[in-house]
Amino acid sequence: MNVSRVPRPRSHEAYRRAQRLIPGGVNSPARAFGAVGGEPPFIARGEGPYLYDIDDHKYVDLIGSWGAMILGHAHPEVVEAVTEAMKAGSSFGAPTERESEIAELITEAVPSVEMVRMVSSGTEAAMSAVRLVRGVTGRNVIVKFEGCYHGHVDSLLVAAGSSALTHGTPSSPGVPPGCTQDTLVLRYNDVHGLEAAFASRGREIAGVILEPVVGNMGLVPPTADFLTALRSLTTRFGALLVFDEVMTGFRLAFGGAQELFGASPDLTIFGKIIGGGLPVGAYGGRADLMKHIMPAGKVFQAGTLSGNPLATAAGVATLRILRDRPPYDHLEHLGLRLEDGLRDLATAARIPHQVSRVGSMWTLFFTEKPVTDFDSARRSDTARFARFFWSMMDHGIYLPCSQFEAAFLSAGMDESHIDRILHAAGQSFLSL
Ligand code: KE4
Repeated sequence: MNVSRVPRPRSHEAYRRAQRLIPGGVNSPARAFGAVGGEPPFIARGEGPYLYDIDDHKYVDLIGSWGAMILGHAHPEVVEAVTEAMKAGSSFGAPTERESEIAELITEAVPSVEMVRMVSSGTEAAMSAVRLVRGVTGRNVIVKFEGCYHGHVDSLLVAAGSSALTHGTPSSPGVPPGCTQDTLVLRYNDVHGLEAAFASRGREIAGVILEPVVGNMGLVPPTADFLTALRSLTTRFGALLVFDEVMTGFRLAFGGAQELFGASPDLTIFGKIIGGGLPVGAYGGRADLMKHIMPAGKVFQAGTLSGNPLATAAGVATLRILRDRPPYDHLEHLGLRLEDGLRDLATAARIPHQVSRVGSMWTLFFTEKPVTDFDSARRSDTARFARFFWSMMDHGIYLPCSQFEAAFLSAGMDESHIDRILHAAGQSFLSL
């Protein structure tokens, strides 16, 4: 399939080299172009809202490291913070004060998080939160929702979104039935389904985990009734409510999706933005729950590089900027301009579409019906998305390489970037 009109010879060679020693040539399937065909450009550098590939092509970056780079690439204050931290040593295996600094920033930003533990990825945060809810309640059943992705922890890699969905393997080989027999998978935004699950197994449910705004089936916001039912049912049956804010945390508001919706989960997991692009994750919540985590309590969790000096330096610098110079109104303004523009252009081109957006997270679905859950997301015309993706790429706009991912705006963008995206989309719609 001839997917691109733009030659990328150096990336082609780099991909061949990578495929010799790295499975699929990538260190994460989300970066492979399985869903759109062709080969991924290899990136030389990022700067502000731009990516530059090794064939000297420049792109407006709408991936932002899958949401982490809300400030854009190589922000000078983040670069400075990490450079200084590196000069002092990259890891000690002993506590540092900056771990308290980032804990203070997170707990001040998110009132429901009274204590927090740093880890090194969102997956690790999700895995630890699941162990905690089971350890605290003495129950085994975990409820998740089709299309939500919480990293590649065995018990949650069922009907997962993101690249698990993109590559058509919502449930992975290598996950023994024993790991998922206690995982109950429900439909997102389905209040009746949730009520029925609690009616039949409520006293077995340790916790419910969800993306409070889903990015991993493409962008799907929750209904107010769904959020209300989640909180009331978990409380009534003694289960714990876990918000996976790895993507939405510090993205949709400084206090994340829970600030936007006035929600108060028992536990929250974080990643991406809190590490400013370095490997990071965190889980936190009610102090009475977190005090069960070793060594304060008996629920085991550990990590050599948890809270390491470089990730905390990048994270503290990033969170301070977001706290002191919040970009959220600016990002909402840009997001609304983009949403209205895309809708107008797709309508004029008579292309069935849905534009789904919350703040600076958005997805253009190629389907005529509203997308409210996994089934409606999967009705999208993924072949048309692939053609759109490559046309946008050739116009210098780098979208996430799957219909089932959210795209991200970054704070360094202005209206001129939105207009560039809209111009490219308008041209692309003509050839879909
Ligand atoms: P990591 O283990 O990749 O740091 O975080 C897992 C995770 C957990 N929860 C949510 C809501 C997430 O979006 C993620 C990771 N997101 C994907 C993109 N959809 C990361 C991209 C990748 O896997 O390479």
